[in-house]
Amino acid sequence: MNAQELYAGLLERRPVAVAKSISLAERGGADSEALFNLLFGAPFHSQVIGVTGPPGAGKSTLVDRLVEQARKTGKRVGVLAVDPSSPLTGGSILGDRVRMQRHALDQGVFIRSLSNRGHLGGLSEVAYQCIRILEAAQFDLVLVESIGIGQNEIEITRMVDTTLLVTIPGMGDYVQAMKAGVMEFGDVLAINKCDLPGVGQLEKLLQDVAHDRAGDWTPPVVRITASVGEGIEALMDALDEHAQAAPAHAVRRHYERQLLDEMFRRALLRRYYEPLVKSENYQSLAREIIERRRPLQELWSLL
Ligand SMILES: Nc1nc2c(ncn2[C@@H]2O[C@H](COP(=O)(O)OP(=O)(O)OP(=O)(O)O)[C@@H](O)[C@H]2O)c(=O)[nH]1
Ligand SMILES: [Mg+2]
Repeated sequence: MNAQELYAGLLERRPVAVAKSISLAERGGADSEALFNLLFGAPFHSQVIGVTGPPGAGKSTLVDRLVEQARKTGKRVGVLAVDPSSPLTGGSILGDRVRMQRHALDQGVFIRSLSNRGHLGGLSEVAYQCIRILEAAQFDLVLVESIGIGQNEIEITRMVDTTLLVTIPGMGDYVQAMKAGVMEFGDVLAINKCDLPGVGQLEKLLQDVAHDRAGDWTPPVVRITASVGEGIEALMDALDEHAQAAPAHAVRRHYERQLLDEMFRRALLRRYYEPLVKSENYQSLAREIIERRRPLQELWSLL
């Protein structure tokens, strides 16, 4: 299927088109770009939620519960698991598959782990392209689980409408260390594993951090126990409330603007810079300048 056919398939919500489009996005290349050009024109449709937090916090368990909750209200749900560390062998991805496999036969649910198989813009750009793929196929809710802490996690928060930060009791030190980060990027703060001791202490800490945050939105702190599905409804309400309070897709619009600039920069490089630098003209002039046979000024005459 070419880009045009894939796009038509997406608009018809065909699962095969979704799967093939995502594989194409991972591979990158000219067809992938052609598809993205088409995808860019599709209107915003999905509520996109990024689920972040340290390894083992229960993100996948929670995502599974959120899928279950959303299906009760008839929403179609797409799940993307972004794992920058392990392209193929990742144990956590395998774990995610097992955990979420009860939704495998549900036509209203699409689950996929993402890797970067040579895409120019890196994994985060693959992730955004995949969000757009699911959006074109009119999934109402898109959940993006990002594994690992650090740059990649923060990257993901830039391309979703709402960021859900998952913490667990005993993580006080992590929260202290991440204070600046938590203040910047959690729109909703969940405390998972509330069956374990130490919840009150963490809750107090998170509430303090949330109240210190600048801006109109104070991130709510919600207690959950994902393993038994406790607190999921209240959490979903908090996520919906954030989606309604924030200007529509403002975060994603801002990300898209930066993405456009970056794509334009790459196109310029490809079209003008690369041929020029490879030209015999440039190569010989550069050589002679280095050998001090010509002045550097002559280089600028090539512009
Ligand atoms: N006690 C308790 N354990 C939980 C709860 N939620 C999840 N777990 C367990 O925590 C472990 C990690 O859960 P995952 O859902 O894989 O965590 P994750 O954050 O997706 O992990 P990575 O993807 O590897 O970063 C599993 O053994 C879960 O069964 C909970 O509410 N209480
Ligand atoms: Mg996981």
